[in-house]
Amino acid sequence: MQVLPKGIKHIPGSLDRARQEAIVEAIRGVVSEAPLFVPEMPKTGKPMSVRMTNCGALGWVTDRDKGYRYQPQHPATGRPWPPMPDILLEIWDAVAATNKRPEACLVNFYSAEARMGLHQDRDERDLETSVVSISLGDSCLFRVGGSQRSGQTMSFRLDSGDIVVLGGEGRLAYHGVDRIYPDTSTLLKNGGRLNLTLRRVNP
Ligand SMILES: O=C(O)CCC(=O)C(=O)O
Ligand SMILES: [Mn+2]
Repeated sequence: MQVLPKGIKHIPGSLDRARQEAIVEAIRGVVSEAPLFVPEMPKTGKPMSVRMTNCGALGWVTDRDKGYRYQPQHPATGRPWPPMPDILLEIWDAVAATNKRPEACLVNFYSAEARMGLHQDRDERDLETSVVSISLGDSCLFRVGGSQRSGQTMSFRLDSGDIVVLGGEGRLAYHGVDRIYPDTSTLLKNGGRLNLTLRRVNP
């Protein structure tokens, strides 16, 4: 058993199949109102390999001209993000260890080739409240290190129904997704991995 960096909590098998299915159903509703979009890297405009959308009062977006930010509307439709489903608020209440409510749920969809480079979550004005991340569908290899990019990292597998909490000393830990393991879950009809990242944005 490897020891995770301080402040990183991995809760394997946290959500049973019925809850996973209920969340997928809720996210289908979100995506039908707020379609997945292709995020672009700031300045270069290089497309990221994941597709994204959000629910909650605020959503995380990025494009070439304005870079990483939170905003209350979908970048393509201009409409407000759909509300955060109750089932996600319940999970947050069970694991985030705070009285604050999450304001943003970033929905990341990974096809078999998608990945996410090593980064910190630091676009929030609140850098103290934990970040709660839910994995659904195909498994992935998740990488995590300390709060310096140059520090040592380690990787472990995340399966459907797992939760990761980045809190305390781990709030600013570098992390990313090295790869997806295709065909490792039957949860999503057409395969792929769904990650939901719940965050508090304002202090
Ligand atoms: O997909 C994941 O497990 C991590 C996603 C992530 O780190 C992010 O959206 O900031
Ligand atoms: Mn992140």
